[in-house]
Amino acid sequence: MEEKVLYSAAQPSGNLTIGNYIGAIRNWVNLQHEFTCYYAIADMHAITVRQDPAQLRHRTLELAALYIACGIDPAQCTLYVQSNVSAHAELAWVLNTLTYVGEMERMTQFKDKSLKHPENVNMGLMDYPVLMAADILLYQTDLVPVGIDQRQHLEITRDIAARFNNRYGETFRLPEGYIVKEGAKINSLQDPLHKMSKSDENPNASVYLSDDRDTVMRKFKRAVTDSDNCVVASEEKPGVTNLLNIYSAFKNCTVAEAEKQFEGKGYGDFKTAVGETVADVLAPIQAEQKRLLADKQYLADILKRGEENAFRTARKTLSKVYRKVGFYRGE
Ligand code: ATP
Ligand code: LTN
Repeated sequence: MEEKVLYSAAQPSGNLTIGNYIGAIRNWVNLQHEFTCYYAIADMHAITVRQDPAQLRHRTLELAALYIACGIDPAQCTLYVQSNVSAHAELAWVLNTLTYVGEMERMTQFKDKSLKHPENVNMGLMDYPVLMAADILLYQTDLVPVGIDQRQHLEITRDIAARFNNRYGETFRLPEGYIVKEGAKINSLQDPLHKMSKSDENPNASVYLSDDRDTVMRKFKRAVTDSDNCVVASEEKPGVTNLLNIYSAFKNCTVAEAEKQFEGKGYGDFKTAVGETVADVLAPIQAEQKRLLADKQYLADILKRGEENAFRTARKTLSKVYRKVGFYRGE
């Protein structure tokens, strides 16, 4: 039987947070041996928000190194940069003609980002989910591991694929989301009702994968909690619940087990333990990323190989699409 296909991506739009790690990349690592995996660096998505060009280029390479440092094996997976494979933009154009403006306007991420950048509500921002659908559908993907914030984009991907198949005949496989319950949403340390985001303006709200031990400890110490000093998860205690989620995700235990461990202990001890646990996981990843970034040629070779691999598969789907919609391809 043919191996199932798994696809995911992250944007090189800032320093990755522990939310990206737990909600996405760690699962990619765990799944890489069971599936044919494509892991992209979504630079075309990143420019829907203003990026400094030199920084974007640098962050792209940093992200490639980070994927590998987190445990993604480039010999097992196709690791590549989205803009290097032109089929993404080309398929997105065709899919645009099957997507309604109204449904894009209703996307939560579009609404959030429009509020955040009212001076730059560009067409790309609105079209973001269509490009994401193109990413996924080009590879005839079965499974898409993402954090819960991306669920709506996966639903629209399936809708668009089904619409295309209905109109032009069976072309795309309909992908399923893979959203693990634990860690699907890590929240901000300063505003625990909202998602931790790499583009948050308050640096204390997010723990970055690049933060050193002292910074990690300080951020957890300052994390917003409540005043009852009792380490249990509940809806009325979003700050403590978030810290328990983070702790259990990094310790690979359940929230109940974590609660038990901190029975009778106060927030001070708890926050120190969360900080140490996270810092212990981050240290070897940081060291490995640094080592990889020292060898730019090695990274360039991996991304080139990834691009060639991705191009081969993507082109097959795109040719089929062009044929089905009636584009002239010569006699
Ligand atoms: P930004 O906030 O800059 O728009 P982002 O932090 O959401 O970006 P992406 O690169 O768009 O990051 O997402 C990469 C992956 O990380 C996605 O699968 C997303 O669902 C997941 N992810 C992002 N933030 C979190 C979080 N706080 N908790 C769990 N998963 C997350
Ligand atoms: N929008 C995504 C990043 C992304 C993605 C994808 C994820 C771009 N293309 C394809 C999964 C599949 C996000 O996670 N914020």
